[in-house]
Amino acid sequence: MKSLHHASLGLLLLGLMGGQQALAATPTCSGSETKLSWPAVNPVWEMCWLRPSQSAGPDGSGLEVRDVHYNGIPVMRRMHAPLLFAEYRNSAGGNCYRDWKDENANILSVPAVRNTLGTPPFGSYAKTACDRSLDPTASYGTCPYGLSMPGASCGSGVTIEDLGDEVRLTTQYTAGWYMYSSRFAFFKDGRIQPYFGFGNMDGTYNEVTHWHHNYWRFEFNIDGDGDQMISENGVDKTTEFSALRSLTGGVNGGPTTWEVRNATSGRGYRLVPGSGDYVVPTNESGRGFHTVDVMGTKQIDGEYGDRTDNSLGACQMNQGALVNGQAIDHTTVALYYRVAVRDSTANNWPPGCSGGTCIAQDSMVCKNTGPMLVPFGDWSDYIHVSGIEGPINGASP
Ligand SMILES: [Cu+2]
Repeated sequence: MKSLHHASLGLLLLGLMGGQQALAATPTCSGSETKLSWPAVNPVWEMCWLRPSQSAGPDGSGLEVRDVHYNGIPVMRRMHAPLLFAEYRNSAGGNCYRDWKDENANILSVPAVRNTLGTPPFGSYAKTACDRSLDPTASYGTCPYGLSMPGASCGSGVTIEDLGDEVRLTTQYTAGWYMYSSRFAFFKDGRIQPYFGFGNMDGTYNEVTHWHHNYWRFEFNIDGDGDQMISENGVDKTTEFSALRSLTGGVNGGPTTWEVRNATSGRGYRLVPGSGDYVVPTNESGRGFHTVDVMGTKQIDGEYGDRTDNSLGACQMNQGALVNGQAIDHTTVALYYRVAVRDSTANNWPPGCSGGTCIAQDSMVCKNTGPMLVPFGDWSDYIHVSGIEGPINGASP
């Protein structure tokens, strides 16, 4: 066996010196996809990205990345946000909308990071309407939101910022008066942070307490398609399921985490809810439209949500269309994860409040929230050559 290992190492070194591309897996982007390699030399993260107008699903899915690789190892086939809702308090009209996610909105950024990987000068990071909106009642319109920033201007698409230990993708899209921002941060240590901001350009419905719900969808394909497992608090799931972040819905109900791993390699990712994710429980409106935080489903080509259309008035997220008894062990999976915010109007929330017992108005303060995806297992640089596999550092004689 020793001589075989020598031969393997020789092959690996030949491959490295020859500069061949086949050592680690890398995405092949086509059509409207654009490839990102970060850093550009010896990339840690690689993927194909799309702007909202190019994203998959009925009326889009916002910021979408495909064929995500970490250290040359497949992580996800697709990561996007195909379900988005704006829900108003029943007593104030009762409207509720299933918003679209494919109408690009301009972001304030320096040209160096606009639809290409670049390093923003300190203090010139890409700004969305949500980054601007920190006042309970003020409106700031569309880009540049009344701001000026040295060297920056308004442009659409995806900004891709090299921040040293992370690469951050940001996009913004609009549905009526709402300005939604979606960000994915990919860290050098393997963590992935999706976060979502729910902004408003002109104050429409600022006087009605309302909720926004965003559902991400993660198509994991760790080490390639198939043989994925989902677990909840360490227990493997065998059939499709839905779940809450905590038993009581609040932060004190006992945290729940979910893991997706490749059953053979043991490499995986743990979804850890962000503290802000606990602020608004399911169904706070009492209207019964959004009653689960998590859905573990079988990945099905072309299925991006509970409906095949995006009918504006179809406000209920129908988990029964997604969670319907299919097996999810040792197969391809898609994990859905919901975050929501409440935009409260003075003297209106919680129900029955009066004066000082009501939440102070915060309806125009833009709220950002999202979980952290944390890797586990051995994700060190990996080499794949004609049946010989092993970590570069572990290729011992
Ligand atoms: Cu709002």
